[in-house]
Amino acid sequence: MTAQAPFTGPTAGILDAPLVPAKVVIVDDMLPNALLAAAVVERLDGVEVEVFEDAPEALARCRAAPPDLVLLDYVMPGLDGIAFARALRDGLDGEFVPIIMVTGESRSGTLAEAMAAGATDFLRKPWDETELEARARNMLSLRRSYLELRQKTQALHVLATTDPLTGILNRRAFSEAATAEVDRVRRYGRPASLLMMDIDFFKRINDGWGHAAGDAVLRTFADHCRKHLRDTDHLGRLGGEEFAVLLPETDAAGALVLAERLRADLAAVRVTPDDGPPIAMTVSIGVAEAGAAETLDGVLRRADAALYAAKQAGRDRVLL
Ligand code: GH3
Ligand code: MG
Ligand code: MG
Ligand code: MG
Repeated sequence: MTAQAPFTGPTAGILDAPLVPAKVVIVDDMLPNALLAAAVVERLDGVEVEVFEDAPEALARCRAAPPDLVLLDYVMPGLDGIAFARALRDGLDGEFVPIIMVTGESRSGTLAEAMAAGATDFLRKPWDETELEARARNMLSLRRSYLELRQKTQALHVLATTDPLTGILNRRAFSEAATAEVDRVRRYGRPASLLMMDIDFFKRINDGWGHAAGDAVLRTFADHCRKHLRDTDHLGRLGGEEFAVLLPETDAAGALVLAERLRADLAAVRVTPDDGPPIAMTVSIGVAEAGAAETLDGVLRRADAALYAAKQAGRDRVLL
């Protein structure tokens, strides 16, 4: 029996994503100004600087891949600092990217205007190296805190919606996704169907080969289903050895074809523990198409009744 892999899966990529080097974009229509600032910012640990004298080009770069800090000239031909800050903020969909507005402009109200446009900090020309370095360091640390918090939030979301054994949706997340699809049926008259699946005599697998082998069978079952489904289908583990699939844009006839293919192909799958003979499994599947005015509960009930009938009729079969 291969040891069960530790559940690092879905959150690993999120929490391991590197936060260094920090990318700093410096925009100034006078290239020597930008290069002077770059020399200072580059002294900070783990920082990579990109310099732009063309503001629209810099904006496109920042929107395509948000940097960790923008040092932004206030007076530029074509696209000035205020318009740049506003356009960047609007294009980031809520992502926090600090902007230090750099300007020789001493008019009162300039600072307030820059801040309102989305600047996070402000530096007056001619700037002092120590002050630029300190402000850049502060803003990068703010951005880092933001990224760390965002990673943790994403990881928590994955943990809250994923079944730890199989990596598919847990019961709550499945219900949420399936509810949204059933709502679409009601609102737009599009079809959707539900499969309710339960592994046959699963207790015998546990009793005969042990709980770890049972777990391996559950994982294989989920992998098998995932392979047969589209990215837009929702696959969830409702509990124990009971699974469900919500199929958007699929009527009962289509759902029956898919369920039958799943059932037949699964019967040919073998789970091979290291220290025992291959384990086979079968599954019973109940199918229901969502009615025009039905709630998720209603569809689940009908699919469940069909599943029960499939069990009664001898298992290893699909019923509508
Ligand atoms: P039927 O064909 O009527 O569905 O019979 P069955 O044996 O599959 O159904 P039953 O509901 O009696 O047994 C389900 C078993 O699944 C009992 C429970 O111990 C086991 N089980 C539930 N969750 C897990 C799990 O996470 N891992 C393992 N290995 N077993 C589990
Ligand atoms: Mg300028
Ligand atoms: Mg069962
Ligand atoms: Mg069961």
